Amino acid sequence: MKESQPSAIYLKDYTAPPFLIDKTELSFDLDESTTVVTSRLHMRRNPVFGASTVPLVLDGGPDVKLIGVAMDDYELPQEEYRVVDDQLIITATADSFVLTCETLIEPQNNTRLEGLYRSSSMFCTQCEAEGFRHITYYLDRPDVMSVFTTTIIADETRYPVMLSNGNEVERGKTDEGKTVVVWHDPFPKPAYLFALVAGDLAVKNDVFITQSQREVTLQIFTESHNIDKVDYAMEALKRSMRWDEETYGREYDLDIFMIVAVDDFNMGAMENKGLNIFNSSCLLASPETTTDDAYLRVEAIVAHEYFHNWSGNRVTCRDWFQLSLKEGFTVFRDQTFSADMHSATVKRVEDVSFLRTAQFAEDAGPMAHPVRPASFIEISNFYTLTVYEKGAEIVRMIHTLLGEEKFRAGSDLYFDRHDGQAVTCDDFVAAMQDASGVDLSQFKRWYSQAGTPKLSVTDAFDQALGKYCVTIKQDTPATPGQPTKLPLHIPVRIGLLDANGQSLSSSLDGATSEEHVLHLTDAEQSFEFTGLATRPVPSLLRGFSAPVKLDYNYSSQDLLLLMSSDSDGFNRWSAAQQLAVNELSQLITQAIKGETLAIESQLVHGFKALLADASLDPAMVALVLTLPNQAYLSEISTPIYPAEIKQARVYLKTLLAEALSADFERIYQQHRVTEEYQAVAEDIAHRSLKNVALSYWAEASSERAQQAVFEQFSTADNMTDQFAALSIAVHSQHNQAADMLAAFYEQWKTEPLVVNKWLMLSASQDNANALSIVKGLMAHPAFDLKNPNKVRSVLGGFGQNVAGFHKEDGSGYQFLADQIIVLNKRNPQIASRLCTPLTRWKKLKPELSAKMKSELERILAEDLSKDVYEVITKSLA
Ligand code: B3K
Ligand code: ZN
Repeated sequence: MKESQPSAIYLKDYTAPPFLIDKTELSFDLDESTTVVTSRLHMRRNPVFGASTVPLVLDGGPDVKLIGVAMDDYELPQEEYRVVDDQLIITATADSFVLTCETLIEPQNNTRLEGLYRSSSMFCTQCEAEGFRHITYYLDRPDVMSVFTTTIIADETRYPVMLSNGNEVERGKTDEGKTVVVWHDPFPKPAYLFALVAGDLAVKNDVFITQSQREVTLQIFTESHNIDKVDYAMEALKRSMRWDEETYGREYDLDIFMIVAVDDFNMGAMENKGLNIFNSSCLLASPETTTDDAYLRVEAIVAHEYFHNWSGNRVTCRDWFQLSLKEGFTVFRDQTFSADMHSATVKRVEDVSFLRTAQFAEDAGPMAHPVRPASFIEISNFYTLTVYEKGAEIVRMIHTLLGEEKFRAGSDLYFDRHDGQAVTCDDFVAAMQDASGVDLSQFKRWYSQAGTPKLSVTDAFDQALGKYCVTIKQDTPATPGQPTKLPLHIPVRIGLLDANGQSLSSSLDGATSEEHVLHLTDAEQSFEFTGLATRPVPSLLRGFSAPVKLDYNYSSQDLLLLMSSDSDGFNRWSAAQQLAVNELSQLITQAIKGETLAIESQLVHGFKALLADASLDPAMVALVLTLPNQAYLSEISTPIYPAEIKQARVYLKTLLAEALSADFERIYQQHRVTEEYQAVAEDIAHRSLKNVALSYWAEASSERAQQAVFEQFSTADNMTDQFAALSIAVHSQHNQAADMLAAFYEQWKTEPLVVNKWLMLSASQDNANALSIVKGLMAHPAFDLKNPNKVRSVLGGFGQNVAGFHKEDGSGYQFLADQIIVLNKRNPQIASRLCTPLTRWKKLKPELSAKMKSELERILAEDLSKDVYEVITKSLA
């Protein structure tokens, strides 16, 4: 452990920047050994401070070597500045001045992948949140917005493409024959949106005509062997641009929009102004190498980054505590976009399923934090599911409370009022409130209160009066640092069904309708519905109208009714999930007690009816047939018994497979798509149902099913079908699984993104040799510790591997801890992410819990990065 440990910073301590930077002129002399960065910062004291003499403090990084500093072209002698804890401090400054800094960096040795670094043969950047300080000294905070001009000097034979934000305004040569390119971005922006790329790249060009008839050049750059895989992303970009005009009235502002794909990237993509940089896994797509899911992800991420141009870039965050201002809103925007492009219900189910599995787990664990955190040690740790996904749910609830039209008036006001500013979540809510007249004062607690609220619902029916009364109690469990919670304003969308599944009209507070939105604002509140002849079955929380846990004592009959008849597609799925959860919970209890598993499954009847109804959307049927996964069942269990959860899932899946084997075979045959592959909703829907059916059919002891899996694997003309067959083979212990895995690698070893899928599937093989398989993968030539995608594939796959990761002797935990310790030094962001499975230790069954905890303690004894230190100390607290 280090002697002095990193400390937290607090939202309550926010003060405006003492200096502003009106103009930023940067020059990069790129070279394979040392890159020279010269900055000229046109600075002045921030007038909000009045007459002030505070020193100028600029942020830097440990690998930035300062060569010289000048103020208004006067070279400062050593005694007039100092560098302390990576900060450059200049005590005496004028009220306005030009500060020049010359610094040296070595991008080729930058393994953190923050700042300027090399990926394959190119230079690229990642500056959010605090990467810019690894390039040069700066006021690296989002409320300092500046107009950037960037000069790139490089050898054109090696780096024919040289890009930065804005428009290319000049091109020339140095005396030594190097090429000089100058870019100018007229829109003021914080340093986190700065980007630079230089490399030998191929380009695909296109054009978009905006609603005001301006022509925008669109360019996607990749290494030349990948340029045939960008057509889908380009079309997705144009759809996004059109959608933002039509839905939010937001038009693109520069004359050029560029996207670059890079292989080594810590996350998915980055919205740098006019120059988005993408992890190639989130941009490239071709039928042979990309699954349907990945196609949809490409579309969603292209849209997300594009939408940031308004929600994030034109209007940005005042400080990093406000991160959800741009991320929650932009996730909501990309979710709505995808819903409009495909099926809204399918999209909602997928998003909620993810939220309930992963965000709820975060909210119940040691890293739980409000959507607007009150403090952090390392901001990189707060790019979380809470900030992104729960943040999007908050915006969605505002949308529900205001309705479509007023919500749009609110977003218009927000963009107009704050264009060019760095603002807060409060400003966003104020715009929504001002434009709509809807009081959001209590609602704002959603931003500051962590934890997932639980709604306990009871009901009573008065036959004589035709009155149905629903009582809802809300309760949010304590989270670290927040022992007590206040009631939230929770919109609960509700419908009522009769015993035949018909939708019932009812009156609530004078309004008669088949659906109502209840405004739950108190700790306990009752709602009276009148005009009912018989006791209804409530369809609660339709569309998942709030990110809460719902507790209502549904009978299996109620759930079967909702599953087959509710007019709300989301709740049909949700009822099926609940029925499955109820049955799995019984089985898990039996497994924990060491009993023989046995159940009278109602789900069999529900599935039978579902499979017989040809009128349903196949994509929805596929989702309903998908049993709650290991992670979701773990989230709702206390304590977690990983092996027993797995045993219960396998038992129920096999039971359903055996009972409905003929139905699954029929569905498998019926939904085969024979036309040429297209990533369009209808075909995706058929493929998903066909492959879910195959996964069940393969669990039944059927020779024909085994044959079908092998055949699909060998003859598929697209990655969706080929990889589905391979995964089914691996997870159903197909007797040719090992040969198929080997053949798959041989077939695809020159396609890194496919190899990543192979690595992940191989690492998730759930058997007694799991750990040695994973060790083998890490020694395989296809593995590369420098590449975050490969690390995520192998260690992410292993984290889902029950037999391997949760091995009773603790060897799985020890192995992951070893990798974290290695990566902590090389790439702290990735190391910190890998800690997530270990943060769940308190919830595990006692024997495993103790073993996991001791690995956390072992990690803590190391010299840790801020990133890993924060996660480990909070987990052990
Ligand atoms: N804003 C970036 C995320 C940056 C993460 C930095 N550690 C991508 C996105 O959310 O659009
Ligand atoms: Zn984002």
